[in-house]
Parts: sequence; C-alpha cells; structure tokens
Amino acid sequence: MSLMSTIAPPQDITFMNLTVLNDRHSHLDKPQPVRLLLINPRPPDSFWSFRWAMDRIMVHERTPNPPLGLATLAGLCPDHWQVTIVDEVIEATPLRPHADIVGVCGMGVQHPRQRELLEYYRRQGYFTVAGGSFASLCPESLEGLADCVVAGEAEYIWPQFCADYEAQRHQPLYVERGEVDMSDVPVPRFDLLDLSRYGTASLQFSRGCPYQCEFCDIIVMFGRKPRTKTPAQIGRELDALRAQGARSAFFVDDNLIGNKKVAKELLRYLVDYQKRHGYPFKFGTEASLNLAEDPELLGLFRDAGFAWVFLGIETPDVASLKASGKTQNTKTDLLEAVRTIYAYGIDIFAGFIIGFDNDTVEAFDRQYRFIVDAGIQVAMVGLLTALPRTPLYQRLEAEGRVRHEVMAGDNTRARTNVLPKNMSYNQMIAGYKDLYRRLFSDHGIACRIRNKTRHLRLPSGQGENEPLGTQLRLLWRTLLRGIWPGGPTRWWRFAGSLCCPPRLWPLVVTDWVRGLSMRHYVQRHFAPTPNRVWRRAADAMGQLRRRFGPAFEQGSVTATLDAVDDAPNLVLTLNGDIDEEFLHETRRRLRRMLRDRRVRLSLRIECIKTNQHELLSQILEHLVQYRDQVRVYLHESLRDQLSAHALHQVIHFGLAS
Ligand code: B12
Ligand code: SF4
Repeated sequence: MSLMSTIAPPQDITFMNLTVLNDRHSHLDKPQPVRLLLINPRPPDSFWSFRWAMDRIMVHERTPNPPLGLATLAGLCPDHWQVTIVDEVIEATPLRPHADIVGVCGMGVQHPRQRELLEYYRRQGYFTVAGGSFASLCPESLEGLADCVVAGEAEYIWPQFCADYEAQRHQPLYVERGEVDMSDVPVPRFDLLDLSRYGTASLQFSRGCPYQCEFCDIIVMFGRKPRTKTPAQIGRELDALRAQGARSAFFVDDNLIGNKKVAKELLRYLVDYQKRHGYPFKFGTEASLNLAEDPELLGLFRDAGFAWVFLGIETPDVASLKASGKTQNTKTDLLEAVRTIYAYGIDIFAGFIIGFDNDTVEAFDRQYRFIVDAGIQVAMVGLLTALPRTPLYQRLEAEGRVRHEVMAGDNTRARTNVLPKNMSYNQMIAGYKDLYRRLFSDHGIACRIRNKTRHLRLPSGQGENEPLGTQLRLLWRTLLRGIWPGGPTRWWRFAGSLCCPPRLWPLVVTDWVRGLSMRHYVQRHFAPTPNRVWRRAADAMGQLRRRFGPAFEQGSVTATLDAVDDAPNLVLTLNGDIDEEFLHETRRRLRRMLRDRRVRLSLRIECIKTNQHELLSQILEHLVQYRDQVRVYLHESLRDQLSAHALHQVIHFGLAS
C-alpha cells in the first residue's frame, strides 16, 4: 500500500503560516521570504560523540562533524527563502523561532529526539517537515509526525516541495524514486554553519557503492552505481570551505573509490588544488579495502593530503566475509593491506562487526588480536544489526531471528535486533563488552599505537595543522587530564608509546586522546555501575530529605531513585512553595552527584514561586554542562518565565505539559 494514500490530504489541515503567506502574495509583487529553520536533533551519546575529548581536551570543537545534509538542503531552497540551521549538538534550539517551516533531519539514533521536536513545533503551530537518513530508509515511521515527509535524496523533490508550499498545494509525502545526477547538487550552504565548532568540515563527492554487503543500507538508499560530482564542483565546495576557515575536510562518501577511474580524476584534481593553494586541507574519507591493491591510487591519496581513511574491515574471518557478501575483503591479506596503507602515511579508522552467523565465542579473541596487530585505534566494533529493507533483515526475518523490541539504530550500544546463530544473545553481549574493555585498557591503547607507528611512514599532513599554541594547549590538557590521572602504569605506557620518530608524536598524543575518549564511553555505557555510584545518588537524595523534611511532607518536593540504562536516576519534582535555601542546597548537592558521568537526573518542575524564577534559572544554566545526563520536564506555564538559554539546552519537550 502506498504511504501517500495513508496520510490525510493537505487541504484538511489549516496552518496559520500559510494564511499569512497567502496575504503576502496578494499584496506584494515580489515573493516574501519564507523562513525555514532546519534542526539537527541532539543524538544520544555514542562512540562518535568523542564526548570526553570534546569536553575535556578540545579547545573550540563540540562535536566531530557538521550536518551536511541540512547545509545541502539549504542550498536547494529558492533564493528568497531565509534559512537558519540549528545543530542541537552545539547550540540551543529556539522554543519560539521566527520561522514559517521547521525541518528536522535524523538518523535512526536521532529518531526519538526528531519525533519530540516535530511534535513540539507542530503543537506550537509551525509547519513541520521531516527528512534525512531515517526518513529515507523508513518514511512510514514518520507518518503523522510531520506535516510533510521528504524521503530520499532531496535535490529534485525539495525544490518541488518549496514550489508546492508557496502555492499551498504541498503533499504529505515526497519520495525520490529515481536517482539524483550529482552534477545537480548545489554547493552546500557552509556559511550557515559555525565550522569552528566541529572537528572537521564535511563534503561529498559520490553516492552509491558497487558492492553488495548483505547488511548494508547504503545500496538500498543510494544504489550500486557510484554517481559522482565533477572535480570542478568539489573545487567550488573547497573554495567555500576555505572561505569559512576550514582546514580539515571529511569526504563523507560511503566508498570514495567505488569508481576508481573517476576517483583518480578527483584525486589528481585535489593534488593540484592543494599545490595551488599551499596545502590548506587535511582530508579523510571512507573507502573499500581494495584501496590497498592499487599503488597509484594510494600515491594519489597521499599526495592529495589524505591523512586518514575509514575502512569497513568487519572481521578477519574469511567465512563470515564470504557469507555476508563482503567478498572484496577476501581477496587480500587484511593485515598486509592495512600495513600497505600505513606505508603511504595514511592512518586507518575501521569498522568491525560481531554477530555474524559464523561467529562463535572465539570471535571476540580473533577480533581483538587482529585490531591490536593492525594498530587500529579508532576501531568501531558494532554488533551485527539488521536495518530495515536490507537483504540481511529479510533473511533474518524469515528465519525468525529479528528482535523487534529493539530499535535498530546504533550498533554500538551493547544491544541489537539480531539473534546470533552460534552463541547465545547474552554470551554475545558479555563478550562484546569484554572485548571493548580489553581494547581500551591502557595496555590495549599503547599496543595499538606501537603496532601502528612501526608501519606508518609519516603523516601526510601537508595541510592542516593546528597553530602551535593550540597544539601545546591540547598536549598540556592531554597530559593533565588524560595521562596523569591514570597513575604510574599509564605514564609508563604513554612514555613507551613515544618510542617512535618524533614527527609521529602528535599522532601518538591524538591516539591516546581517541583511545581514552572511547574508554570513557565504554565505562559510561558498558561497565556495570559500581555500588558506590548508586550509594552516592542515594546519599544525595537522603540528605535532601533529612534537611528539608517539611517540604517533602507537604509534597512540594518529592525525590525518588530509579534506573535508566542500569544507572541511578534521581527524579526530583518541585511543586509549589519551595524554600529558597532548598534551591541553593540542591544546586550544591546535584553538582557533586552529577560529577560522576553515570548518574542521571530527571528534574520535574510543576510549579514554583515567581520570586524564585531567577534562582531556578541559574540552576538550569548550571545543569546545561551535564547535557544528556539531565532531563528537565517543565510545566507549559513556566516556559516563558525561566532562562531561555538554559531551557533550550536541557528541556525535554515531549513530556512537559
Ligand atoms: C557523516 C556521517 C556521520 C557523521 C555525522 C553525521 C552528521 N552530523 O550529520 C558521524 C561520524 C558523527 C556519524 C555517526 C553515526 N552514524 Co552516520 N553517517 C554519515 C554518512 C557517512 C554521511 C551523511 C552525510 O552527510 N551525507 C551527505 C548528505 C548530503 O546526504 P544526506 O544526509 O543523505 O542528506 C540528503 C537527504 O537525506 C536530505 N535531507 C537530509 N536532511 C534533511 C532534512 C530535511 C528536513 C529534509 C526535508 C531533507 C533532508 O537532503 C540531503 C540531500 O539529498 C552516512 C552515510 C550516508 N551516505 O548517508 C552515515 C549514516 C547516516 N550514519 C549512520 C549511522 C548508523 C551512524 C551511527 C549510529 C553509527 C554508530 N554505530 O555509532 C553514528 C551515530 C552516532 C551518534 N549518536 O551521533 C547510518 C544511518 C542509518 C539510518 N538510516 O538511520 C548511515 C546512513 C550509514 C549507514 N551505513 O547506515 N555519521
Ligand atoms: S562496501 Fe560499504 S558501502 Fe559498499 S556495500 Fe559494502 S558496506 Fe555498503
């Protein structure tokens, strides 16, 4: 059944903003600007957030990558539209934006927040549009949540929507059923992003991949014939990025070398571009492992300034590679391939998968040995996940092995929707957590650095590097906040990993930061919460209860402790006449309690005296730094009273009423 027929026709819905638009058109010759707000919803914490590094080490950056999809969409809007992009990872979401349309993107992992934002803005009377990866893969999951869903590549259907919106004949669903010619993709509106807040800028050369891995949704969404932009288009994008001060750029292609001939043309162009402009960029990208088989390609990567490449290695087990259709990885010795790439001065990040049908409990050791021998620090080991519409999903569904209760979004969360074949689900989860614990021990981090620096000839960073002052600050913070707290064992291992040519030392320091950052993620999400953390949360609650007994007895304050993701979550409700001293004391105790990143707080504010708004605002402002540890549920009537800045950051829209 077509989704189009299941959504109510647009004329049944009336929108205030459309009426306004109508008036404008009837009174003026020139079309009035349509104000479009595009939001990248806050994703849950993941490996890719590198949260510890962003919070504790980096100077300006808040997150690795900008939302390129939104910048591209902005470039597709008519000239008279006024577009603003808000990336919730780095900035506040306006509660009452000056906008006619609010568009929200999202991957599967962002879907809960995407839904929350769409519901909120729709309730406020804004016209809402949903798009992005998840909407493209399963538009039906957004049905009824937004006034309009845009599924698939937007280059042709978004301009269609814009025209329809202005003519008041928009449809509830726009689906791209064919493929976009990449020469029709405009230069993304990089000027709408604050690139200084991101680890690296992003751009895209190609879509689609010629391979046929069973678990892959990329070929479902973008097809198997790589489509590419022209080198001149990329040149214009690089010019725009340079104008924004970007020094590092990530080609987000799923496989930059899907069409090797065209990739080489691009690389030659990049070599020339870098030379002409004094090597302004350090690049990174994703590619298939057959990169290692082509010395010409590798030389071009090096000369163009590619400092790293993300490879989908998945597993060293040939039987699993064959069974999952990843045959391109079986044609060469994997370790040799990795070292060949190192020899060209290119660092490697890689993806690995646990849970293939062939995997028994021995798979964990096999993966560990390979990752350590290969010296891959950024090793994204995920559990096999069946994404909707992939051949894997269809096969496992037929075999009754899809766990429908688990949402298949983030494969690095120690849960998956796949039931393994040759071990129990619990064995797989336990082995997976243990694998990560070993990989991100001090020993694991140091061994990988050693095994990498033995083979990596030199970093190819002709472009980039941070100014000396920034580098020194990063080094100082790493030593003080990362290495020193680890005690003598870590000092010793760190010193040992510096036994390599001094030109590799910046990479060694960076790898320690990456390793420690992933270790923090593992500790926060995979390690059982120690009893002392539970005790600390219980103590904080007990002390408040003892100190402010009457408030608890009257019911103006309640406090309970429950569990979220196996970690303690203090639920504090304020309702009515709250003692000012209580607020002061609460601030102090919460600060102490939340210092442990595993503890959560749910603050529900039903009602509070007007003269305490300022103090409460201060508390909320303070809680902003704890980000996803804190949820604030706020009564509608208080929204305009409290500090806008704080509210934007911590408010949980959905349940506040
Ligand atoms: C770059 C990237 C990232 C970056 C950052 C992404 C960002 N800030 O936007 C990083 C490295 C952080 C990342 C992380 C993850 N990613 Co990622 N990532 C990508 C990648 C390689 C490129 C995305 C991109 O920029 N494309 C270029 C732009 C131009 O295209 P686009 O996003 O498709 O946008 C087009 C349309 O969708 C549309 N559109 C986009 N937004 C909107 C909004 C509106 C309102 C409308 C109307 C239209 C619209 O217009 C655009 C032009 O056509 C994609 C693969 C891919 N090819 O899409 C995976 C991908 C999006 N990631 C994926 C996943 C699973 C993850 C992780 C969960 C992996 C993990 N296990 O940790 C994590 C999430 C971590 C987290 N909690 O944040 C999946 C998502 C699956 C899904 N369908 O939901 C993808 C598709 C990869 C895959 N093989 O499956 N990722
Ligand atoms: S090589 Fe990567 S992008 Fe290509 S089909 Fe396999 S998993 Fe998908």
